[in-house]
Amino acid sequence: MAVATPAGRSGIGVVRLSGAGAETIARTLVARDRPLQPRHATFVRIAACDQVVATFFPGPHSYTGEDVVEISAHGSPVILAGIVSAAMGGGARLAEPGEFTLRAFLNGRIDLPQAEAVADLIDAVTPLQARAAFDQLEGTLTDAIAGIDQTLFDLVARLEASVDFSEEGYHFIAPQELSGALGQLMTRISSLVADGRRGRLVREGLQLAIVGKPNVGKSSLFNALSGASRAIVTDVPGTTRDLITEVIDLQGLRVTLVDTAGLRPPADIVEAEGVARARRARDVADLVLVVVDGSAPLDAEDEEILDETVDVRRVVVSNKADLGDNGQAEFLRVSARTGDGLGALRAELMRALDVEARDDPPAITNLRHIALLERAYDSVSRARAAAGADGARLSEEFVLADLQEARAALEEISGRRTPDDVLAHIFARFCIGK
Ligand SMILES: Nc1nc2c(ncn2[C@@H]2O[C@H](COP(=O)(O)OP(=O)(O)OP(=O)(O)O)[C@@H](O)[C@H]2O)c(=O)[nH]1
Ligand SMILES: [Mg+2]
Repeated sequence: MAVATPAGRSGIGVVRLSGAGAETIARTLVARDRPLQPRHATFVRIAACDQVVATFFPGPHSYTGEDVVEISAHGSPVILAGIVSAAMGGGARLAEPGEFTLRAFLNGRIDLPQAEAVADLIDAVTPLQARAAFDQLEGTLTDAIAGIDQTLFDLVARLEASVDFSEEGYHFIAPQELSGALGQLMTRISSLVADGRRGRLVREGLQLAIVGKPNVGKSSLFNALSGASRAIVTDVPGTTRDLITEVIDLQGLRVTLVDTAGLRPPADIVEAEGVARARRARDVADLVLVVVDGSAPLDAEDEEILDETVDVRRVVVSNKADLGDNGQAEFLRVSARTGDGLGALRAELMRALDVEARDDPPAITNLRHIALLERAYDSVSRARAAAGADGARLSEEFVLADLQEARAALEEISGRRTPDDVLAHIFARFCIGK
């Protein structure tokens, strides 16, 4: 049992009970003799606490596959805590993070990619992230993998038969057919993996650090890109002293913008710490936006920052383009003040990240899945090399071993053969109540 809605005050708060005793415990809470009718929202009173709506979802047609009761109360932490402690008095225990979804997985309601999709859906910041997670929850990846596994299974069965009957000289699959089928499998797997880089960027998001010397307009650009005036902007050089972050949606990508202190020899220890943090943010960022003042000539400080970032993925902008042009033609000209050039800047950021701005959700977004699919690909490709070799019987056994490995990798994706520590790691990411 757990509170399934976020901590804090809200219109409604939901307590979810799952397991064989869920309905009985719920009934004692609401002092009701008659059973709760399945899938009916029932208006009931919880003694001296609240009026609630209780809904009973009998297993196996519930979120977890077990009996589930959801109690929707007024969203006050006091009331929800009262319901939780009353339920504990009735014999319920608090759920672990992700335990409801773990049970759904263990009860075969969903497979592992679908469970992972639930967490991704909850974490989604951009609509594209949400759609990619939703597709995965709907089973698109599950189906694609099942399709590949079905082909593998079929090949394995025929090869095994060939090995069993090899004395008699039977072959249930001709060498050419085998190597053709393996080639097709490789194409299917690699086209799935191909979308993986964009998919990972969509799912995981990335960090974009804005750096430059003081007063060039980093915070102004940060505010303009995030559409909020989060960072303080003044004409005093050294205004920003700490890292400020804001998550934005950059053409479907979840981008954490990081505004940093201007890089210069620091005047005091606070600024020194700010500059150190700015350097660290720059070093870990996926992309660096270097800002120079486009209305003044580059000086030694600008040159130093440009030198320091020459080897990283970066975009350089000349800000304050509205104040005049100092002829830095190689840099993109923008104005945080007027908004000129911001559209081009967004496009340039996408180009620097080397991801296509596309609306369709990527089929595969999760590094775990990508890595396992790559493993499956390697196994199939080894199988194909073995199938190409002469010496029928021996090569069939090699091919079989490789195909079994490929199947094992796919089963690890789906969760049928996933090590316990990996499972624990996956479900630890969830919030309590999901
Ligand atoms: N005209 C004009 N002024 C700008 C533009 N962008 C920023 N400014 C001004 O430049 C000054 C410095 O802007 P900030 O955004 O605080 O600069 P910063 O790089 O964050 O400065 P530090 O935090 O001190 O490193 C402010 O007075 C801004 O109003 C611009 O595009 N055009
Ligand atoms: Mg600033």
